[in-house]
Amino acid sequence: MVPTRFLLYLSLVTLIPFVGCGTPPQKMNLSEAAMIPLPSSMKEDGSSFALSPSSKIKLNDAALQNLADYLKGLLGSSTGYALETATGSDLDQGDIYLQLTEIEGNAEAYILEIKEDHLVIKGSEKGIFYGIQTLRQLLPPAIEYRKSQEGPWLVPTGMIEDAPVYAYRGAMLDVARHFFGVEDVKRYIDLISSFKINHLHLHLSDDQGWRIEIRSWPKLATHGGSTQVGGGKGGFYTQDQYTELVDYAAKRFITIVPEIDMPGHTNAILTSYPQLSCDGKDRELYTGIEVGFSTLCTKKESTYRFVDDVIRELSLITPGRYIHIGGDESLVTPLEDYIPFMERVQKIVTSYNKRVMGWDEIAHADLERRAVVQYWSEAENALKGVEKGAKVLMSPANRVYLDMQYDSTSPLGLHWAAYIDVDSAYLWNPSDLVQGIGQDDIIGVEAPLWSETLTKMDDIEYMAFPRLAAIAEVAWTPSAQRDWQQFRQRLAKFSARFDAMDVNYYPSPLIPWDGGIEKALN
Ligand code: TNX
Repeated sequence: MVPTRFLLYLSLVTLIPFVGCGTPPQKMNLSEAAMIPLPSSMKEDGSSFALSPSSKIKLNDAALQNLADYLKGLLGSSTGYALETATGSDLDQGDIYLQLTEIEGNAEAYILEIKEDHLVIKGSEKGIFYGIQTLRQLLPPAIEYRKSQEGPWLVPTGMIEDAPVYAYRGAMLDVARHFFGVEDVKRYIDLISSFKINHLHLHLSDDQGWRIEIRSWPKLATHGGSTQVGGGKGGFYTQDQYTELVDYAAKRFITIVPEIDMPGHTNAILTSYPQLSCDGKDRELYTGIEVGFSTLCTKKESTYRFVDDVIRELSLITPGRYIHIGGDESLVTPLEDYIPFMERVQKIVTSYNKRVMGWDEIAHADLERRAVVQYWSEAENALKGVEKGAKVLMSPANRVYLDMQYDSTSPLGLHWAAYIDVDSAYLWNPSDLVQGIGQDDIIGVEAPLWSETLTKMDDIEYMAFPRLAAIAEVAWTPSAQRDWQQFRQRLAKFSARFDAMDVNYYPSPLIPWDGGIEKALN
């Protein structure tokens, strides 16, 4: 006869793995995790949390359903788990709890508390979104695959309390020199949002192309948008497509900032409507790279009717507060014409309840209340802007222009401002850049990606990554906590994550890359 004690032992041994809910906790150190941007504070406690097939996403407020769906979209395919949503704070083993709550001091703050048996993300909706991005980076890189992978899906335990230094963390995409369609822009939005970027500035017009449907001036898009640098077919967004992008971005807490560049960089306008130039003569579409030869006629009343129509239509489909009016490199507009033009255009923008943003040259004009001067090349202009009461958006070309080559061997990009490898994009501090422009004058940092040499999504990814990760940290993390050597080590671990996301990143020789997804999976 088998002793009952032995039977009891046998049943316990076979049952334990099932009642024990999968993966037992392991020793893990939160401070060794590769997070970018680095959170402003964290405490580790040396153990781990595991997602499990029965993990649920619990909410304290039905308003978080969109975030729960988004989170499930991120984690559901690679884990293969159902990740059902439920309302209530009754937490079971493996649950993720999203808790809508106000954190004092910063509307973008979040708290991520990871315990062995559950984890909690607290904050405003936006804060919770950023907590989700951090959680994503704490999970193994294979979480980024779109098809089901082997776990375990462990997260180091501890507590992160985090908030950004700058409220405006931007990327700009030039869709004028080469046109990029809705799907490409959505992918860019997905990629930049993982680094907690919250604005996407679209450079919608330039000499080579006009990229947004304007119903009152239809030829802008149909004719002005019909080509691009190199003579390809170009393209434009219908207002419905633009709205689709605005909505897609908003779900990722990104605000679209549309730019109509004026009074220079306007050949595509003038070829569509020659009456907007002073000589009224017909012009050809332009597919070269050199600029600085075109200007709207600042003296004609019809020019201002045109600007009013464009800004009105754009304002109606742009929920964000900023309209960018360009203003750079107007080399054939005399300053005495440029200034009154820029002043009138700003008034048009504010008449539609929008705030003005413009390249640093706009500081030559008087500035509307709450205008933002985007510093790209002339410190003197940016300073003048601050003296006139404006705020500054930092885009120093020799640090953050993502179209600059990494080094002299880069197959894509220009190098008029500098060669910019990852160290140069990382090793600067916005409030130390221009004497007289301090943190309070600065709304944030934006990394423009001009597209003269870029024709496809792979090119965008190659120029943006990994530099955009460095710039995102400059904008988010307090400078006293940033350290280049330590950043290199963290970035090194992103090779696997970029591989899993199929990002065509530049493997900078300055980074001790960790071996990619193959190594991570073995
Ligand atoms: C300067 S930056 C420009 C753009 C070019 C870029 C190329 C700025 C406001 N104007 O028109 O595309 O350089 O790097």
